[in-house]
Amino acid sequence: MTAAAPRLYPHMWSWDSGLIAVGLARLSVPRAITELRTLLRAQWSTGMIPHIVFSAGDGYFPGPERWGTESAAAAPAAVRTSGICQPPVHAIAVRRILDAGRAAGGEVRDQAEAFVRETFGSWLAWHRWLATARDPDRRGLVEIHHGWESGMDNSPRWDEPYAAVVPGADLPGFVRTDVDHVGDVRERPTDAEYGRYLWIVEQLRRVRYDDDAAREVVAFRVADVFMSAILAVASDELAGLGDELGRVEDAAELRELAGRFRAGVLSTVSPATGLARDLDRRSGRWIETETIAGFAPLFCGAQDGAVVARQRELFWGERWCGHPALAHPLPPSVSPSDPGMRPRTYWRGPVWPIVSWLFSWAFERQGDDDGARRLRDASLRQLAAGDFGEYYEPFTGEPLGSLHQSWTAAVTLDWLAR
Ligand code: 2M8
Repeated sequence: MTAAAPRLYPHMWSWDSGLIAVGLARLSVPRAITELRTLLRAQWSTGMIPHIVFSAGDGYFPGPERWGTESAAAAPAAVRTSGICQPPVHAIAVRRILDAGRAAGGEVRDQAEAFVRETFGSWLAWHRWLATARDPDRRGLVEIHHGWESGMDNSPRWDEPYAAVVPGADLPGFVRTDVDHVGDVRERPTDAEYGRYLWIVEQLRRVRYDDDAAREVVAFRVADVFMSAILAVASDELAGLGDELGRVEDAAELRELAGRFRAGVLSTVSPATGLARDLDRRSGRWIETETIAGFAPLFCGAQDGAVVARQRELFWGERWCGHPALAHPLPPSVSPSDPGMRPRTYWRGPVWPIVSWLFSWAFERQGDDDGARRLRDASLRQLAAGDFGEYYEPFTGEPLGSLHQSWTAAVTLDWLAR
């Protein structure tokens, strides 16, 4: 496995490993294959791919003892994991591995083709689990049970649902390690936020991470529009692989699933702002924040030209990439025009290179080469000092959070190889 970061995250993270495999495929197809095979060894029998696969080392909190997933019937026996998931970007990497293997030819091609043949069913099970356990009403929106599942942990998207999460008096005590590995504690979530994060872990642990029971007890239930958009595009990628393997019915099922989630994404768009919204399933309220996740329809190529055209204009306009104070014309995690935007704080304002990469990948896929190139060129300028920051201050370009963050280096490799 590739650790997500040398000190802050000394284990494997699910969506990090997908993007790391995209970068590794540019260097060594066998290494990229190993990365994803390692991840799959941790897959639960339900199909869920857990958000952390623990290495033997320690130095991260909450570690495997705190998660206690050995009590879960569906958890793997041989590997220690967390008990929640993250966005399903993996099929994007599987496609890249196959393409890179074919370009290399010979034994590498054979390895890549065998990898796709042997693991297709596991990726399919992962997508099916998201489409059932996390969308039981078939609305085309993935429900998450923890902000960590979105990957955008402390985004203002989650402030309202988290306000309803009140840690019980019986929440076991905790000592954070994350704050030891960043220059300034303001770059990380607060202790109050961590109390809520850990309370949800406690709730899930008490029902042994059972999917049905979790929906009943968990204090955080939100339909995540950006994760839904990722599931839509990744299902299309997987359907394409299914075609090549002659798995006609599976490919049709995946296309149906992609269509359902694309429509789900579209159903959340605010007519007032033109941005997509998350839905708090507990309160029934739309979450009206001006974050990068609002561009979910643009990302997944939703089937409504007017919505997408309006989003494209907004994306490049002054409230986003075209904001005159930005160091580079790249999308911050929260609009620089939003008074609540916090330029140094994690998912509350900084620019995340992997998010820029996801949009450049999506633009290229949609035939918008110019949009893809603009994001790539600006990102490579942002990354040129070689720190591989986890995130960047949007107005000064300063790297923040962890340095030598693996997925940042991986997307840099991919951009350089274009
Ligand atoms: C961050 O999340 C972890 C918890 O999962 C943390 O803060 O400890 C997020 O940025 C997440 O998206 C990412 O996958 C992870 C590892 O890079 O770090």
